[in-house]
Amino acid sequence: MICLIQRVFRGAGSVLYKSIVILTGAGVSAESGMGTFRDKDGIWTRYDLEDVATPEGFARNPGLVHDFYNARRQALRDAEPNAAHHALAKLEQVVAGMGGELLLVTQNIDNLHEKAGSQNLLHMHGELARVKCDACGVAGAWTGDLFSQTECWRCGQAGALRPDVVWFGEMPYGMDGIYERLSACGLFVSIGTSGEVYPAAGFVMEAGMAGAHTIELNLEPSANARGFREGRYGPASEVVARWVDDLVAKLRA
Ligand code: BJW
Repeated sequence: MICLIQRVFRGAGSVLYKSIVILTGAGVSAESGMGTFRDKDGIWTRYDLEDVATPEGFARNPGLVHDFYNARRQALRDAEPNAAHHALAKLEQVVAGMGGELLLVTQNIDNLHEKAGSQNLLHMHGELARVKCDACGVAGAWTGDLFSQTECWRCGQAGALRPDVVWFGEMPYGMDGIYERLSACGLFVSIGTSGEVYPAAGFVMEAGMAGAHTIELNLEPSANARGFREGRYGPASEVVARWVDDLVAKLRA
């Protein structure tokens, strides 16, 4: 019954998912040179996440945290979206043109999905090109370097600006809206994420319980691969592009 509400059947065997939720992680940007966290040459092999991705680490050594994010902001300036980002932007357009809705939820703080043209996009772990002030709460765009003594443009407080990213122990952005969309989606797809960080790792269970078809696209099976009904494995630039072509053909059939 739930599936009938979530899907609109069009002709024999063809099905249009009215509502699609796609979750992306570092793997989708790996081929754009942004690096992943938990792979054998990942970011957490060079940095201790307790030092650079927790509020406590920032309080202990803000200079180290600023250096970490300044370097990644610098890397982002030269990065370009790859075939996977482009394919997802194309899919959003196709689905919208058929009266459906696609929400792209990314754990990535890079801007490669928007650079590729995705519009209905939610950065649940924040954005590298934004900062916020711990003193007055203002948040805004920031593309240059940030230092321990940088003054807030609104309240003037030195040392209160921090990257507008979600660290361990902090609440990710947009959770109410995400859960609402997961509970109503007909298709949930997880791309390039290890399935080790919650709440994102729990999305497949939410969507599955709501009756959605669930697919994992990843270099290799993730920590929660068994929670998906279907898996396709290989580099995102190939697997995602091929999967989007297959789905678009099915939608248009
Ligand atoms: C390719 C590829 C290619 C490679 N093609 N694929 C105990 C149990 C359960 C939970 C907890 C617990 N103790 C604490 C928690 C909660 C905690 C958590 O999950 N901890 C775990 C480590 C156990 N989570 C939190 O604290 C979160 N907040 C929270 O829970 O709030 C309370 C809450 C309650 C109720 C509801 C909602 C909330 C906050 C998490 C913040 C994560 N922050 C970071 C850093 C900040 C952003 C940044 O600097 O970039 O976000 S950590 C880092 O991990 C980053 C990422 O977004 C995140 C996920 O990583 P991702 O994207 O999956 O990357 P990898 O490297 O892990 O995986 C890459 C994958 O790609 C691999 O599978 C590769 O194979 C693949 N790949 N190349 C395709 N070419």
